[in-house]
Amino acid sequence: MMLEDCTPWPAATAARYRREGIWLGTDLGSLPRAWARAYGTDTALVAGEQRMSFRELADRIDRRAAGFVRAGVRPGDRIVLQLPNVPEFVEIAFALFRMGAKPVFSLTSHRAQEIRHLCELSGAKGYVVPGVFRGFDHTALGRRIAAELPSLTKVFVLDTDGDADQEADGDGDGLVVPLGRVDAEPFPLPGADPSDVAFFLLSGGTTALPKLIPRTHDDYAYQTRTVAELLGLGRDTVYLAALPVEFNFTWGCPGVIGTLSRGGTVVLAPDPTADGCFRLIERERVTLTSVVPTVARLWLEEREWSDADLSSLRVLQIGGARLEPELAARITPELGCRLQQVFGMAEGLLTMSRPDDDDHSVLHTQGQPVSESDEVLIVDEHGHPVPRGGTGELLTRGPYTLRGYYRAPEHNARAFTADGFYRTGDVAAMTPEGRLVVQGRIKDIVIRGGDKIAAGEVEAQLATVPGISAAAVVPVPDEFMGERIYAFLVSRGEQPPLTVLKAALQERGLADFKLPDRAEYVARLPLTPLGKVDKKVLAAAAADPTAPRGWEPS
Ligand code: OOB
Repeated sequence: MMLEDCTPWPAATAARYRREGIWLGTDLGSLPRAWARAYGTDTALVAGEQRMSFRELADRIDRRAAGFVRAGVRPGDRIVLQLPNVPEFVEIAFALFRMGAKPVFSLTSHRAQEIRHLCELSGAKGYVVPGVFRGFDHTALGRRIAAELPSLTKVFVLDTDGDADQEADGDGDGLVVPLGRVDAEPFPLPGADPSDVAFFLLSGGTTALPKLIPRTHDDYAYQTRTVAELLGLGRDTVYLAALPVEFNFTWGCPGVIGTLSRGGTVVLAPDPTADGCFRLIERERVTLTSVVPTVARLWLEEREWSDADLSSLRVLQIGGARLEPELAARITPELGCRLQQVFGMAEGLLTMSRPDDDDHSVLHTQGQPVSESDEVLIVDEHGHPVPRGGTGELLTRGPYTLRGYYRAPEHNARAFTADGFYRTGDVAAMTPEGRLVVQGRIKDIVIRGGDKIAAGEVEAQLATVPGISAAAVVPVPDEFMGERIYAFLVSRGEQPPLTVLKAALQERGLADFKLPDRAEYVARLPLTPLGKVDKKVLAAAAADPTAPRGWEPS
C-alpha cells in the first residue's frame, strides 16, 4: 500500500514487476543490518578524519530509529531533511526508513520560500537542520516556520552549540531537539511495507512551486541494485560523494546506496571543489565519482595545476545537464579515467553509457536506459511516436519511474499520459542502436550548472517586487555554467536594477541559485498567437543582447 495522495503502479504492472524479480520486496531500512552482516568491520563511510564501519553504521541507525520513535515521530510522518554531506545524513535517512517515517530531501541552499513550501506541502512533522551552516541559521528558520505551520512540531539540530542545548535544558517548548539526543536503546521495529513511499525527492520543476516525487522502497532498491550491477561495483569500490548526497545522482545512481550495497566505501566530500576532491581521490584511492558538467570543467582546469595522484579513478560519471562533446573528449586524456554519461531525473528514468561502449557513443550519446523494463517513447507534438532516429519529446514509464507527484492531481493530469507515461519535457532522439541523444527541452526551466530552476517560480517572485508589472525568465547559454538565468521585466514606474531585484528575492527567502544573473527592461513581453509569453523569442533575444528587440513598439 502506498501513502495516501500518491499514485501507485497499476496492480497488474506491480504484480509483473514482482513476478519478474524486478521488485524484490526490499525494505530500504533493513539494508544496513544486512550490509553489517555481510561486510562487518569494512569501512562504510569516510568523512574528514572520521571512518565508520558497516557494523557501526547499522548500530547507529538502529539507535537513531529508536530515538526518533522516542521523540514522537511515527510511521508515515514526513520529515524534511536538510543536511550537508555528513555521516548523519546517511544515518538519519536510513533511521527514518527503518521506522517508517518519510524524509523529504531538501537542498542545503534552500531558504524560507522553499522550506516553508516543502513543510506545508508534505505536512511535515519534523525538520532536520545543520544548525548554522555557511552563515545561515537553519534553526531560526525552523522556529519561524513552526510558528506558522502547526503541523511542524520538531526541529532536529545537528550542530548543538547554543540554541538547542539551552532549550533542551529546560525553558523551551520542546520544539528544538539536538540530534545528539535522537539516540535510544534499539527495540524491535516492524519494518516498512516495500511498496510504500520510502522518501521524497524534489522535482526540477516546471511549475511555480516545486513538486514532491514519492520514491518507494521497491523502486529505489531496484534502481540502485541495477546501476550497481551495471557498473560492476564490489568491495573494492570507493565512491566519492562530491555533489550533495540528497541529489538522486549521488544518493542512488549507484551513488551512496549502490556502493554500500556492494560492500564498497563511500567518501563524503564537503563540496565538489577540485582541490578538495583531488586530495580525497588521492588519499582514499577513489575509484568512482559523479559530477555535473560545470564541475567537470572546473576539475579539468585544476588538473593543469595539480599534481594529485588520480590514478585510482576508473570512472567519472557526468550528468545532470548537457555535456558538450568537446568537454567530454577531454575527460579520458586529461583525467586518466573512463567517462560515463548519465542522463537522469529525480522522477526515475536513467540512461547511461555502458563500460564496453565504443568511444564515439560515449562522447556523443547519453547511453541506454539502465533497465530492460524501462519503456521509452519519442513523440511529436500530437503525442504520436516519431520514426526511429526522429526527434521529439521523451516519454517514459517503468519500474522506478513515478506514476504521479505527491498531492498534485491537476499537475499529474498534464504531466502523465492516460496510460501512465511520464512526459519528461526533454527533447531527444534515439540512435539505431537504441542510445539516447538528448537535444533540448520543451519544459520551462533553466539548468544552471546542474541546478534546476523553474522559470515560473522566479517569475512569480519577481512580479511581487514593487515597480515590476510582468516578468519572464529564460535560460541564456553560458560557457561555464551551461546556462544562466536571464529575466525580462516590464515596469510601469521605476526600474529597480539587478542588485536591488536580487536583494528583494533574497529578502523573500528564495534560494541564491535561483536569483537572476541578468535583468533587462522591455516595454512589453512578446506573445505567441495564443497569447502566451513567447519564450523562444525571448531566449533568442537573451542570447544576443545587442540585437534589436523585434516585438518592441518602435
Ligand atoms: C538529474 O535529475 P534532476 O531531477 O535534477 O533533473 C532532471 C533533468 C532532466 O529532465 C533533463 O532536463 C536534465 O535534468 N538532465 C540532462 C542530463 N541529465 C539530466 N540534460 C542533458 N544531458 C544530461 N545528461 O539531473 C539527474 C538525476 C540522476 C542522475 C543524473 C542526473
